[in-house]
Amino acid sequence: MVVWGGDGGDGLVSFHHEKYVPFGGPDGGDGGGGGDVFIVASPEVNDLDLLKGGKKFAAGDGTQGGSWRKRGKRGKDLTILVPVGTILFPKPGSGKEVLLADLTTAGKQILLAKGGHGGLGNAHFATAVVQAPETASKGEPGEEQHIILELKLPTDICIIGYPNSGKSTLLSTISQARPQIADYPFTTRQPILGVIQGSKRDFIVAEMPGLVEGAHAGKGLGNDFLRHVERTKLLIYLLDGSSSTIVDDLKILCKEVASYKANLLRKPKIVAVNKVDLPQVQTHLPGIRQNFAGCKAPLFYVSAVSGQGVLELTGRAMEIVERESQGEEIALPSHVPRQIEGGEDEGPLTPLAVFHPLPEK
Ligand SMILES: Nc1nc2c(ncn2[C@@H]2O[C@H](COP(=O)(O)OP(=O)(O)OP(=O)(O)O)[C@@H](O)[C@H]2O)c(=O)[nH]1
Ligand SMILES: [Mg+2]
Repeated sequence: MVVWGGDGGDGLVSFHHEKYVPFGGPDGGDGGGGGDVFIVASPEVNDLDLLKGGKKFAAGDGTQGGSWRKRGKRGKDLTILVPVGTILFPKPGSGKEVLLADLTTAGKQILLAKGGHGGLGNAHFATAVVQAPETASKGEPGEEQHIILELKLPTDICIIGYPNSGKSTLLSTISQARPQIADYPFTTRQPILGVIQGSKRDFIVAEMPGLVEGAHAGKGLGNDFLRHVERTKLLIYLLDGSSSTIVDDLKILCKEVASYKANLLRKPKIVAVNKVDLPQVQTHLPGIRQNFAGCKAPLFYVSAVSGQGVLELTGRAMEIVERESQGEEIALPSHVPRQIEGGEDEGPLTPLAVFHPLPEK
């Protein structure tokens, strides 16, 4: 997206003409200032679709000064509304690298491009020597900004999992959100937000679209939506208990998350095995439990449909988010190797390191 502040209007060269006032002197007014471009985080806006594709926006230009030292009209400001959670970066190659703004709270406003100052009318240029100046200055051009907008949802909890694992069902059980639920894959195509009402505060929870093997290479819905996970405080890896490859499902999910950004594996996490109400899942439960015996993340067996285990899951999730919000480190069991806790001396992560004990040295 490119935005321009409005150009300042030019100053005017004019001389005062009035009956009975000979040599009225210079009276050219200043140009009006250009309008500014603001960007505002609005809860009314959900996506950046309208701003996609290198769109260009400019605030209004100031008008030229008038005679009688009349200042030109100021250009109209332009306010662009973006969803809460939008991040602004300068376009690569524009010479700036830093984050321009992080619009995390509703109503936060940033001045993105300033309008140019209006030029000075010739009234300013009169001196004792030059009493009839023919000079006025031009208005300044408005500021130009080339920016990239990215939306990273400010979530507390993100539910990720294979398609059909029950993410929407879980979201609808734990929050007021009513996402579409269906027994075909990729029903959910955009992150869906819900709110869990805690006793002290609300928690924003999001369902991410289904992840599949090869998502990093564009399979399924790809993995672009994982950028929303970057800010979340807790990830819930939701597994379909009726899957015959449940352990591999978790491995693949981890691999895909790591392919997006290895650091995401260090986020606090919970593994939840869903659909335990199904008889075939009940039958295989002892085997599943055994398979996950080494899992170091908190593990829950739930049914998003019947609600079994869901209260315990959300209770633990809120507790973890609450602690994360206070900046406290979550105490990991002492036998979990140091390198998975994060920190300066951490080594590279393997996708499953955070869920399974690493081989002893
Ligand atoms: N028996 C049972 N079925 C479930 C449970 N949770 C979800 N389902 C069913 O599984 C199917 C998929 O559920 P969704 O909630 O749409 O799954 P999803 O993970 O959101 O799927 P996508 O949005 O396509 O990625 C639906 O038919 C649900 O009714 C559960 O706990 N028990
Ligand atoms: Mg869904």
